[in-house]
Parts: sequence; structure tokens; C-alpha cells
Amino acid sequence: MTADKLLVTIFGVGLTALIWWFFFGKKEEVVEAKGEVDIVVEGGYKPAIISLSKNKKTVLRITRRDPNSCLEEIIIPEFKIKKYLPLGRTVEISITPQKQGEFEFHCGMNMYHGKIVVE
Ligand SMILES: [Cu+2]
Repeated sequence: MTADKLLVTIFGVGLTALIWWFFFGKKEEVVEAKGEVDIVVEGGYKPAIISLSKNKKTVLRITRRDPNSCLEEIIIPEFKIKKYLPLGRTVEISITPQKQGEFEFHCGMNMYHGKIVVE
């Protein structure tokens, strides 16, 4: 194998790994909230999957940076939460999960999704 072929192969493998990471690795990242967690709203929720402990109060600190009006509301049905998120300001939502499970949250139009995992 010549040097340039080797280089192309290495580049190809690297690119494949990067694409895989982008679509599978990054999105499935679970962030553990230790009493509080920061969530940035920008083209979705970052992080989108948050793990909490049962019976422990957790503060979700949510900051919307996306001017898209679609994301101006956050709804967490399980905790009966519906909050307006002003652009660029941090809104704090406190929740104390009473049971284990996975609970979705989403924007006002149910287009962007995130998940709270209670362990
Ligand atoms: Cu929406």
C-alpha cells in the first residue's frame, strides 16, 4: 500500500467514526443531575437525556438560546409542568420524582423531545 492510499484509508475510517459518534454517540449521552442540571435549548435540548434520583429534589436550570418560537415552552407531562422560556434567561424548575421510570419532556408543539430517567 502506498502512503497516500494509507492516508485515505485512515481518513475514511476516522470520518466514519466521527459520523457514527455524531449520530449515535452524542445524542444518547445521558447526563446525571446531581441536585441540579443545566439544560440549553438550542435546536433541541442539550442534554436531552437527564438521569435523576428518586425522591431527591432536582433543579433543572433551563436556558433558551434558540429564537425559534417552537421552543419557547417546555412541557413535562409527568410533573404537570408547562413553562414559558424567555430567550437568553435561565428558568429554574424544581422536581422531586416519586417513582422510577422514563418521562418525556417536549416543546409546546411536541416537536423537540427530551427524557428524564429516574433511577
Ligand atoms: Cu415546538
